[in-house]
Amino acid sequence: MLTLYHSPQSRSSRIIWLLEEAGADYKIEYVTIPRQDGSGAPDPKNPHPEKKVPFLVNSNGDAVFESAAICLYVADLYPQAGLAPRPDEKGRGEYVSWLFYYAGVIEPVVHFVFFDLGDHEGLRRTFRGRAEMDARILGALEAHDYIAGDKFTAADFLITGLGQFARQMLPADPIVDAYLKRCSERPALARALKKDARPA
Ligand SMILES: N[C@@H](CCC(=O)N[C@@H](CS)C(=O)NCC(=O)O)C(=O)O
Repeated sequence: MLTLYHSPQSRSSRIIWLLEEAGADYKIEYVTIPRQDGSGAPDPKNPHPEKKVPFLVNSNGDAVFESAAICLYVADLYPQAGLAPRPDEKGRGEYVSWLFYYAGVIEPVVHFVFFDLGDHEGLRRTFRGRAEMDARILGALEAHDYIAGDKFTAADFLITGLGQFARQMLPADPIVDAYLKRCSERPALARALKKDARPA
């Protein structure tokens, strides 16, 4: 049994979608977080070391933080859901690369752009910039229907989740619009959205 520490309309929303797609045995613990508008507060019952979400706890005692790590963990825990190529399967390299590219490059770059810091030479050397990131994403989606290949994988929760949160954080291109539509039509997402808000 998995427990997801979740706050509505946050990075943990896409993890509910992941758990639904995986067919996981899970429950949701709704917690509060500080919001950018000044509302909300860290929740004492959230076991995340910094009181962030998502945070996933397995009843065997394992705990996982960071969205990309949670995607990797859950997809591997439920291989029958087909959300990840097996370690020995062709396509695994592309898949894990996109999980880590999301966490290691896409998240920083969109935030540097958002906060208008993207022109610093050191940042550009390390992460490149928005143009390079857009070219990588667009190149992948021109080549195949999903970010890591012809099949929907756990890497798609991260990319799609970003576009659902703020469409302008992904390349402005009809290919990306079609990709977001394709992913958003999955029945598991509709189920997840019904669980996003804390039940009354
Ligand atoms: N890199 C982390 C970021 C987690 C994160 O920043 N989550 C936000 C919600 S979208 C949060 O918990 N904010 C509350 C806070 O920073 O205290 C991940 O991808 O899981």
